[in-house]
Amino acid sequence: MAIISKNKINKLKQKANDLFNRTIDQHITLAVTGLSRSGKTAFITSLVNQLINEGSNAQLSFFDVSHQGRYIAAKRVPQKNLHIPRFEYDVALDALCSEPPSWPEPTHGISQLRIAIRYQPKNSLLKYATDTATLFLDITDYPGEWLLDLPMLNQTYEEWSITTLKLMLQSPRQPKAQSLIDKIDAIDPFAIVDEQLLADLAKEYTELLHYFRHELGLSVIQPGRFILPGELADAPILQFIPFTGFSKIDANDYQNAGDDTFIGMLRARFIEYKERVVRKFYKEHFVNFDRQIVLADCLKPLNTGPDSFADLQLGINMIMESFSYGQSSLFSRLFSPKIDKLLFAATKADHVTPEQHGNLVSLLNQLVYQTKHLLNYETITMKTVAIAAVKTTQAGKSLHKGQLLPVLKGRRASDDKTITVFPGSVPSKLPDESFWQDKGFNYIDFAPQEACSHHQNLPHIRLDQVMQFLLGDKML
Ligand SMILES: Nc1nc2c(ncn2[C@@H]2O[C@H](COP(=O)(O)OP(=O)(O)OP(=O)(O)O)[C@@H](O)[C@H]2O)c(=O)[nH]1
Ligand SMILES: [Mg+2]
Repeated sequence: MAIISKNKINKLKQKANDLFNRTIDQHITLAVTGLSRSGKTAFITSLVNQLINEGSNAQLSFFDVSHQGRYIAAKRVPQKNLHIPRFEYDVALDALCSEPPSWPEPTHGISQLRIAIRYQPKNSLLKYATDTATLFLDITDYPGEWLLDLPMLNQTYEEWSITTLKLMLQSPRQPKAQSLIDKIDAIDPFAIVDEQLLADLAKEYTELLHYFRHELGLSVIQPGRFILPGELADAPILQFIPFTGFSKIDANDYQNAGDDTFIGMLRARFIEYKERVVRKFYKEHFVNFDRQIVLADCLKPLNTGPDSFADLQLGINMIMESFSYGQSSLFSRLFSPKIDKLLFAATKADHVTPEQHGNLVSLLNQLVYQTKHLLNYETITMKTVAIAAVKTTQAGKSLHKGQLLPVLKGRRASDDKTITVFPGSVPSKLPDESFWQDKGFNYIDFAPQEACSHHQNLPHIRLDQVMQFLLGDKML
């Protein structure tokens, strides 16, 4: 009899405990984005690695729950959305931990991963009620290029064509773009459409966008899905181009053109793209994000030149529209967003010596806040930070012509040699003529530093600050 009541009591206790556990379980949907090669895969891999191996050799002093000894453990659990590809954490970590270590392969679309983090709540009332609480963290990786499409939702096909043509006619795009512009100019827009010709022109336009991104280092690539099509590769919805001759055609003829004409089909596909691709992404995914980190590689454009940097500025400007939730903003008129915290991170900070990190953040601030007076971000808490998801260099000082200069030592990716370099200075303001003339920055691709194991933490810079900002307030 005594045993039965003890069991009963235990069960009741368990039930009460479960109830408390349930009520304090927390959930965050964290979205990670940035233009291609900005460092998304490396960031997510390192973040998950730090969370899973917390307590081994982690340097997480700014992550309160860890610093205060309340962090218990984290593990990967099956993701909720089964129709979205899984983020390949093991594959990425295998590359970073291989001998010699290498960077993970580029990725091309959206992916997700879920982790459950157990911790001890700080709040004393809850602490007596339950031993642990769980924070479920859903991480989504998606290309920043997709955000560049948001302004299209507010444009007609004619408006989009005119804006895009204007950009194509400017330096540095014009020399490479001219031949395609000439081909489009030669077409009769009211003739019955030749779908193969349209497919060929769209292919040429896509190749041009790849050239802008990868050869010229430009950021404003539209439509974003053209270079990152995912499952839509070769689908007719991605086979349209800007029409270059709007100034030469009659507005009525354009309005009355049937869908079987060249111009009519372009317009129909543009509308379809906006609805089925752009709007769908915002409706299905974006509106569910609670927190967002936008990664930006500001160093490569600084090294590439003024055109590339100016384009990054324009790209960030366009990306910011997705977080402008003021009454009159395009975004708020179209969707009901719920992101409450937005972090902008300048990635690959291990490419510059530590005393330059302040400048890197100032530069990022200027890029991010340049439009703040025009837009409204009242409902979002924003922060900027300079990080390295995977630190590949060691900072030191070296004597040069009688002067001690800050230097970096690391393994150069191109030839695997360990080198010591003075990377130069990052401007704290948007760079002017003199910066470009002095060519003040020397960017070298470094390979990951040392072999690691799945049970050790990757070396990083300021990921703990990122974790505190994005997760800290949910782990009190
Ligand atoms: N030194 C250094 N290089 C980094 C770091 N993170 C990324 N990189 C470099 O940037 C490249 C791109 O990083 P990824 O993490 O693959 O970038 P991504 O945004 O996922 O790129 P896509 O998948 O192509 O969109 C890597 O191959 C590295 O060369 C970092 O923390 N430090
Ligand atoms: Mg990637």
